[in-house]
Amino acid sequence: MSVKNNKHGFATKAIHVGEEPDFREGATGDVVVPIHLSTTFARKKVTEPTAGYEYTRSSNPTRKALESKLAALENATFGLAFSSGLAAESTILLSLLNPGDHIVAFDDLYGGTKRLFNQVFSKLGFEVTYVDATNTSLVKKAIQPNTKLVWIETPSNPLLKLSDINAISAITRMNNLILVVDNTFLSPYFQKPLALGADIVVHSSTKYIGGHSDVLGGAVLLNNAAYYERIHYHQNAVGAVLAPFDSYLTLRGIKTLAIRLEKHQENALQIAHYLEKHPKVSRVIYPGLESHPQHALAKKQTTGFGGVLSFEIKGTITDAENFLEKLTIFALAESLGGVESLIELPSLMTHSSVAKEVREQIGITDTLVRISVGIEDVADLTEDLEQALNS
Ligand code: P1T
Repeated sequence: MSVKNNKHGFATKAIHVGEEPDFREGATGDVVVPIHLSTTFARKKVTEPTAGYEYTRSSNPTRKALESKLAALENATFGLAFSSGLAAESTILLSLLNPGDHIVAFDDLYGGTKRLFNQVFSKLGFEVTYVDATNTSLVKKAIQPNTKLVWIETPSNPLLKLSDINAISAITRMNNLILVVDNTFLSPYFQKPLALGADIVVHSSTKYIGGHSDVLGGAVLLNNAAYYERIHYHQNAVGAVLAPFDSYLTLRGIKTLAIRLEKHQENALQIAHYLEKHPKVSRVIYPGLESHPQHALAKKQTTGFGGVLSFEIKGTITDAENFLEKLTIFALAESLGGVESLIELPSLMTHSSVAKEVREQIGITDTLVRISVGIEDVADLTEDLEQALNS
């Protein structure tokens, strides 16, 4: 059996890459890659590691299977798996930047990413300027002589704003900057930033890639060999690697990524239409709606709109809290991308670490609600929203 990047489709690669049965003498032909729990690998000769494996922090067969599957799905040459999305992000920055370097970042990012930039890397002497990257010219304007990297999330968390990867990559190329795109919200099934000009893709694989809210993880995918060497070196040197069992859970989750995302999207679009008509809702933000200001860009740059939407509830923050606490199927919880529907209030939950003035400036109001639409029966989901909105 041999599944090839350039010949086979996404779902075929998601199921087979990295998990080709081993028919060598003494092997058992497993169709699922074994969980190699061993932290260390014995060798017969002092200078010859067995099959290249020495110690699990530097390399592990189960993690390697996942890394090759992730790379295949992004059509990337190289893949690296980390213990969380933030571990992946930290390792990128530690590998490629030096104190004194400047980052231009989208002003709408996951709160934890902003906290990492503002509270951890700023102490190490890294400088960050936040801009509204929906406007490509603002990205260009923010470039300074010490700028090294541009960091965007598209769609962004939690406002589902899009940035034009191709247009921004033209600017980063011209200025010799590294373009990092956080592709967590769409996964490689709906968006391939490397093909649009990004240098590095990062994921919180905790979300759609894992898909079942039972495993944390992060991933870095890229084609540039020099950047890969540095990040790979730091993956081992820093040590925030994905564990073998977690690698297995992530491999298992990926096999259904294509069908899960189709269903997430189908349900999200129906819920977005339902909410748009509800008298207690003032605004619905979902790139799949024609009312989304960047719907045309979404259609151009992605092959789908994903399963996350945000909306504003009319009334006060207390009304929003009451609504959230009345739901019975939606879990009131942070995170996204699992099969179960999750709902949260960014101002008090995922983005509470972002200062209130900054939240207000970019549009994260007190009554903004974010939904990660799961793959349950959509009628049950809308019924649950209806009873909570009307109560
Ligand atoms: O949680 P972790 O695996 O470390 O990933 C961080 C991260 C990175 N990028 C994006 C776009 C994310 O959404 C996240 C994590 N986000 C949540 C936990 C959340 O509820 O938004």
